[in-house]
Amino acid sequence: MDKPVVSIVMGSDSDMDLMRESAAVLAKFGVAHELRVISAHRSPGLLTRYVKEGERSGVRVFIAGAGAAAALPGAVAALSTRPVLGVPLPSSHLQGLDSLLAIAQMPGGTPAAAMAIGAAGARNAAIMAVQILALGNRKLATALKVFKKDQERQVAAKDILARRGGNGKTTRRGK
Ligand code: RP5
Repeated sequence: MDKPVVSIVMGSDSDMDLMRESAAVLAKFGVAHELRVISAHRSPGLLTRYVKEGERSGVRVFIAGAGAAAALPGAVAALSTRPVLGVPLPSSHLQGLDSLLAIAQMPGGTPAAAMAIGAAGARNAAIMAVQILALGNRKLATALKVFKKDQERQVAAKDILARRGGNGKTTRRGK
């Protein structure tokens, strides 16, 4: 197994189901990655060691998913010079709005990107990680173009169904 170039780190094992969305996307692109549970609040020492060791062993992008006060993306960004993509998770009573605001309000000098809340954000973080890696990797750049084309084809197929009124008949505008 190749050494991970993308780290997917999350604040709690209760985040795992959503953060697996990131892993699934990276697997499709053939990008070596790892999933880790390390909390900024509950295990700051572990996080510090992990980020430093990760950088040394070749991690180029960190995806950090966290819910509630969501300090993790910011804490990773404070410890690393690598890009950090934060995924706000809807695990609290505030459904992720709290986490989105926490991640989006990093102080100047320590950036962490804020993705959409939840599964879409986890998927987008992985796509963005691939986009970052693709800047220096032609194979990944081509794979991203294919991905975009496929996405467009899928929407076009759904549009054909919609124009048929969902029952196989073409609607007036579609004639
Ligand atoms: C955050 O608090 C975690 O990222 C998680 O989304 C949330 C709740 O954690 P647990 O109490 O379920 O461990 O730090």
